Formats: sequence, C-alpha cells, structure tokens
Amino acid sequence: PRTSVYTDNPLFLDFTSPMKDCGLVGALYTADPSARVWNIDGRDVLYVYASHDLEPPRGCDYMDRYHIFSTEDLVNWTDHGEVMNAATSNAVTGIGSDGFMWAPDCGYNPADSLYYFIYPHKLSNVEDVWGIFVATSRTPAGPFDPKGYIKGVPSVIDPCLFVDDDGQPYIYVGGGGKGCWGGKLRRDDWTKLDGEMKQLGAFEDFHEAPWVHKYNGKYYLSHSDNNFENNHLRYSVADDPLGPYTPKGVYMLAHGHDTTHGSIVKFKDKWYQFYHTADYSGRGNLRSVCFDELVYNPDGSIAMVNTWGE
Ligand code: FUB
Repeated sequence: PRTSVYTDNPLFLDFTSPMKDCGLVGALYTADPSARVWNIDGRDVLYVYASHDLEPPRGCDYMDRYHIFSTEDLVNWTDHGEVMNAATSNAVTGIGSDGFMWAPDCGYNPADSLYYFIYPHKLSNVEDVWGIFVATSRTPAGPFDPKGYIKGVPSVIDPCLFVDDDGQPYIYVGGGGKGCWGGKLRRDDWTKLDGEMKQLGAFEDFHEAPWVHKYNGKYYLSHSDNNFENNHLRYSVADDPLGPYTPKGVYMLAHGHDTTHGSIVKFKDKWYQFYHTADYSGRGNLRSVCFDELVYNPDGSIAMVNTWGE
C-alpha cells in the first residue's frame, strides 16, 4: 500500500505508512503532480498542480481540464476545483484542441507578482502539434487568465519551470521521443522565451516528465525512463541549469501502469516525491496522485524512494 493524496477508497485508507493520513481530495483521478510551495501571508502552503484523468477513460485524448489542490499539513487538503479546461482556454486564446491537456506546472514571478500556470495542449484537432500554454493569476489557485502559448518552445510535452537563486526563470519540456529541452524565460514576462531552447543531452534512458530542482548548489533533473510496461524515475545532476547533466541512475521504481511522472519539493524541512499510480483503478489512464518522503544521502545522491510504506 502507498501514501496517496487520493484516499477516498479503502486501499489507501488501510495502508501502514507513517503518512497514512495524508489527505483526502475527493473522488477524482489525478496525475502528473507538480508540487510547489508558496509562502502565503507568512505561511508555507503546498500546492499540487495535476492533470485530471476522466471517467470513463477514453485515453490520453480525453484529458482536457485541471484541478489544483493545497495543504498546509499534508493531511488536510483543499480542492480548488476545476481551474482550467479546454473549452475556456480555446475560447479565450482562439486556438486549441478538444482534449489533450497533459502534465502542467506553475511558477511565481516576483517581477510582475503573477502565478504562471503552464500546460501542454494540442494547437488544433487536426495537427499533431503541441503548444506550451500559459495562464496567469494573482493567486496560486486562480482564477487563471489564458494568454496563449509560448512561441519558440518545440512541440514537446511535460513542461517544468525552475527559478534559480538569482531569479532567472527556466522552462523545460521533454517526451514524445523528442528528448529533453531547456531554455530561459524572460524575467519580466514568462510568456516569452529569452533566447532559444536547446536539446539537453547525456541523460540515461530519457522518456518524459522532466523536473528540475536545486539541492546544495547542484541542479537535479529527474525524469521517467523507458522501463518496459511502466517507467522508473531517474535523475541526473549538473552545475548549470542547462547542463551538461551527469546521469545518476534510478531512484524510484515503476508504479501503476503505463506512466510514471513526478515532482520533488521541499516542504517544512523535508523533501517529498510526488507521483501517481494506477493502483486504485487498475487502469493506466485512471491515475491517482501520491507522495512519499525523499531522502538525500550524505554525498548528495538520492536514496531509493520508499513507496511501499515499509
Ligand atoms: O498524463 C498525460 C501524460 O502521461 C503526461 O504528460 C505524461 O508525463 C504521462 O504521465
């Protein structure tokens, strides 16, 4: 049994992990969690920006909306509701497909005091081209105002934002057989690139789901691999946000079906790995968000994440 944000079922209420009471967000299938911590009025609040798998599952073309969840204690969770969907995004931006809204992320830009919610969405129903769309808000859970997509980002899924200590924002995308790409965003306006994105190299068995965080002055880029049937999570380390990255191997074993996708975040002095499984539904495209503690070894390597509550 696993720790899970999705506890509205006997499977997750029964488990033996010390984090067994980790929360209840209701009867929603959620995936691709990007966990972020924002300081709101002097309090650290953890937000989860997640994809939404819909019932009945039709496949990945039937993901067209997002929910956001927040917590201050990893026990009590607030579902902020459906904060974006294809109909709204398409109506405002004048572009977009009927479905295909995959793994999102969110960042806060102090330069304009806006939260930037970014989401991969196909540009139309006929072309197989993805855009990384942006919607902004004055508050971390919306309402979000769709702004269109970031010109110059390649047609690649799974965007991730990273802001370095000097305030420089970066964007990463990766997946669909096109590798992992990274580049800078304009500090004053995160709807625009600062220069061109480049393909980042030297990863080990890169599949999708890049996530960048910083630990002890090093840049860690985690991602899923191509492990047969479902994916392990691996990570690489670099001295610069855009690499070159050195592969460090697997740090979380495969879970659920079809995909593994996660984020690493520090919250109140501990680090956590957020991810999803399909354990509850038993179906790869009806996933549930989970999290477990993530521990660094003294040498900076990441210990295998214990996702079994043992
Ligand atoms: O949820 C849709 C896609 O499946 C994501 O973008 C991938 O990372 C995989 O989790």
